[in-house]
Amino acid sequence: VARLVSLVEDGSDQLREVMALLAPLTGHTHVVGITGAPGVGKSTTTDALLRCLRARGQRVGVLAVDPSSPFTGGALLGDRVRMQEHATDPGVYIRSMATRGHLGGLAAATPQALRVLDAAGFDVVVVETVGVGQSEVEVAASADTVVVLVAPGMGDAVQAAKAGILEIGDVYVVNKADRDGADLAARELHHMLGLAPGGPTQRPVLRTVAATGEGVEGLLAAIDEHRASGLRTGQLTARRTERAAGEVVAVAMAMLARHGQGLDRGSDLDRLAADVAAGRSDPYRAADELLAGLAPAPVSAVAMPTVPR
Ligand SMILES: Nc1nc2c(ncn2[C@@H]2O[C@H](COP(=O)(O)OP(=O)(O)OP(=O)(O)O)[C@@H](O)[C@H]2O)c(=O)[nH]1
Ligand SMILES: [Mg+2]
Repeated sequence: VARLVSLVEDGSDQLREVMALLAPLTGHTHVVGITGAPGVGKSTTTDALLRCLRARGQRVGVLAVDPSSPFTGGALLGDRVRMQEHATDPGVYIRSMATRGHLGGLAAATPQALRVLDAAGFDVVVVETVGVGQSEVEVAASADTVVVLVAPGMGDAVQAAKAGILEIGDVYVVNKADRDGADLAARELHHMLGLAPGGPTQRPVLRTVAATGEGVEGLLAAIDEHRASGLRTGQLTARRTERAAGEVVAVAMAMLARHGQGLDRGSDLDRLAADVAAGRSDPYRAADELLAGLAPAPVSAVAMPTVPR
């Protein structure tokens, strides 16, 4: 699993083969996104959820998505230390993920890493992302169940609204409920949710003290309930299809970008560019022709290894 996730991080060419082989094994993991401002308690909550899920005998993966921000360096180190107690548990896999060479960035790499964990048979995968930055918010929003965390005394609901994470939640949590201002934070959150597009919401607002585990069983129950209702209504399939659409587009864009890098010499581009410069064509028509000329590699050209079973 670790080596496959590394291939994803590096945007390896081998992914083409790997993903083809993994595809039939996927579709069983429930992906829980946990997002919120820095320091709100995402890792502590993840850790507490892990304990509950393990107590139920479920296998759990954790992907801590690193937006390569200098702020997270220490926190990620902290996460590893905090989650140490799970380090020897074979039912748990924890990974901080970067997107070193991945052309599609976070948006393409995270769902592919999720595919790896899905195929490996994890029942639940928790994706922790900081709720700042557009691609982090997109990553969080594409989970099967999105948990948005706020904490008292940080003007957090307002911050969350500004960052665009207020609309994406399925379950809301006021963490650090042991601190002053938890009531205010919950009221503020209800108020902001009422104002958010879609009007008054049925989405639950819970309270937790992740540091002690208080309320975390309730959070898990809310996640279970969201999953169950998603299965009933077809929402879960719709969301997974939406996530797949994002993946397909990200991979296609990455392929185009890669083709683009090879376009500068000795390709149709020289001829098309000459036509545009001379007024015989225009950039849109030329781009259409260029794309039409980028026929995908025939399937037979993709080496499919035979895997001993
Ligand atoms: N009082 C109190 N402190 C908490 C609670 N949950 C987490 N903390 C503390 O808040 C700090 C930040 O917690 P993290 O879990 O690292 O927060 P995070 O959201 O993962 O942080 P980043 O990954 O850096 O964005 C730590 O010192 C935790 O011990 C809580 O329920 N109550
Ligand atoms: Mg964290």
